[in-house]
Parts: sequence; C-alpha cells; structure tokens
Amino acid sequence: MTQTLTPGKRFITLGQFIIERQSDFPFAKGELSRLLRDIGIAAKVVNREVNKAGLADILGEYGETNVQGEDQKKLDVYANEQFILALGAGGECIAIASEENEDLIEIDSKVSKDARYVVCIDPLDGSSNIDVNVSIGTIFSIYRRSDDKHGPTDVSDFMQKGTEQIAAGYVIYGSSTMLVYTTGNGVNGFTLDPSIGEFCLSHPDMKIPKDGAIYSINEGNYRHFPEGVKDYIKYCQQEDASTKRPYSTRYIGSLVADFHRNMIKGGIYIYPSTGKAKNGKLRLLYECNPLAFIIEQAGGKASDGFNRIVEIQPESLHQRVPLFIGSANMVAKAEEMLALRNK
Ligand code: P6P
Repeated sequence: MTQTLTPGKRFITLGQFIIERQSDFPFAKGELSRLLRDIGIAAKVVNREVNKAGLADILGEYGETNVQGEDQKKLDVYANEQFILALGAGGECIAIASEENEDLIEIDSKVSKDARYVVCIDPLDGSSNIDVNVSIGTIFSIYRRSDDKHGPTDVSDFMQKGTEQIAAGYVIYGSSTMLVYTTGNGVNGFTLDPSIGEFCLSHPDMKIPKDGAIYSINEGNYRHFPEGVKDYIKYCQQEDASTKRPYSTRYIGSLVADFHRNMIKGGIYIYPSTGKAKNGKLRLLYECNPLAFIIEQAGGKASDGFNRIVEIQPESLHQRVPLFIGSANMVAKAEEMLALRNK
C-alpha cells in the first residue's frame, strides 16, 4: 500500500534557501552560494564560543590592541580567525578587509587564486559587551572584483561604493543567533536551530516600518553633537501623540543589536560626528555600507546626515562616516533638521 506523505510546514535551511534563490544572482554559478555557506559555517563556530565565553578562559583581554586602538578580547581574535579560515578554504574569496587587521588579508591559496570576490567584515562588533553578556554581532559585505582586474589583489578592489555590493549581512549572537542577509532581492532572516546546527528561515522578506518610536544614540556625547542632531533629539522628546512622541530611547552600545531591534520594531540609530570623532566612530566598509544595503532593501534609509551611505566613494579601508540609519521617515526627519542648520 503506498503511503501518502502529508507535507507539514517544511523548514527551509540557509543552504536550501540560497540554492533556491541562486537564480536571483546574476553570476549564478554557485559562487555566492559558496561564499554565504562559508560565512554561515564560521558564524556557527563563533556562536559556539560566544555562548560559552563566560565559562572558558577565552574571556578577557587578549593583551593586543587592534587597528582601532581598542583592546582586543580573545573572542575578537578568535572570530576574526574563524571567518578568515572559512573564507580562505571556500575558494571564492581572494582578499578580506577586517576591522581587526590594519592591512588587507590576501588569501594566498591555490583554491582562491582565480577568486572573483572580496569580503569586508567586522568579525565581532560590540565586543566590549562580551564580558557583560550583551548581544554582539558580525557584519559582512561582499563585492565582486571588476572584470578587468586579475592577478594579485590590492586596496582598489575594496574602494567600491556601497551600491556595488553583491551581498551584505549580519549575524546577531543574542537570545537566539540569527543570520540576516540580502543579495539585492529583499532581506531574509535565519535563526540557528542548535538541535540540528542549521540556520532556518524564520523572518522571510523583512521590512522595517516606515515610522518608529525608538531613537538610539549615545546622549553622553550630547554636548559635542552638531546642532542639527541636538534639534532632532529635542524633536524626539517633544509631546505629539500623532507621531507617537516622545519616542523611547534605547541604546545597547552594540550596533548589530540596536540595528536589529529597529529592523523589527522601527526606529533610528544615530552615530553622528562628535568632538572626539569628527567623522563619527563607525566604519564605512564593514559596518555602514552593509547595514545601509540591508536597510534600503528592507524599505528604510541610511545616510551620513546629508548623503546616501551607499553612494559615498570610499578612500581608505578603515574610513569612518557619521551614520543615520533606520525607518525611512525618521531618517528623513533627522536629515531635514540637519539641513535647516546647514543653510
Ligand atoms: P559608544 C561598539 O564598539 C560600536 O562599534 C558599536 O557596536 C556601538 O553601537 C558603538 O560602537 C558604541 O559606541 O561610543 O557609544 O560607546
């Protein structure tokens, strides 16, 4: 007797989803699929260590400082190594620009010598929160070398505007571990199911609300903010029921966590120029551009207060830019207030 299988709600793993969507990607020879697979593998390995950071002696200062002059925690170094190893072994990536390395990391291996992709990565953003058990994240951005570029890579492969990104994503190591990415055909979120060790589609076609009621900024720097930013903060704090103000302020101090909350609930995250950092703190290549690509694909906005982030021409690997990112109408309002002060 034949058994009829009544298909239940089949979960879709990241690998299955990438293959099913491969036709979305112009260079559909499986290259992007392998790159995203490699990143997914490294994210699972990093997740395992993040989950036990409080237990292993991996916690605590590594004793070195990274190119940003920040104390490197052992987990930063570990995460950086895991992503470099995974991307190096996958054969699709020829070089990496990492927050943790001053210079490019060239993948010098037989499998990668004809690779066409470069990856920008912040392997463990918000790592100062590791010791206090606050969510942290990985942010990545993938570019294709221009077709006329062959042979050894150099910085010019990375000096591409954010509009040229082939793919971008982030991993948030939080109450659950999620991988969220776009290849320019919408944004999809996958939650790690530890029981099967797979990222499973949990947030298909993510869209950020056009409006929100949360603003996220380190108001400890208030006195150094540009006047237009101070005006916007006052606007957020004014009573106006029709626009759900006063907004709530939420600032986790971990970009990926603040960004992801706003993706789900709506809101704006701002890291403007401050007295200490005239171009803000966040880096264009491996923080602002990937998140800007994602937010625009989800219906939001990302600017430096005046210009679309993804249209900024990069000039150096670790270049910083001010960041206003989140719900489209909230970012537009902030830009409007900055423009009024710049007349
Ligand atoms: P501040 C973490 O170091 C980070 O790069 C982001 O994750 C976070 O949003 C920001 O810096 C926090 O910076 O100056 O407010 O402590």
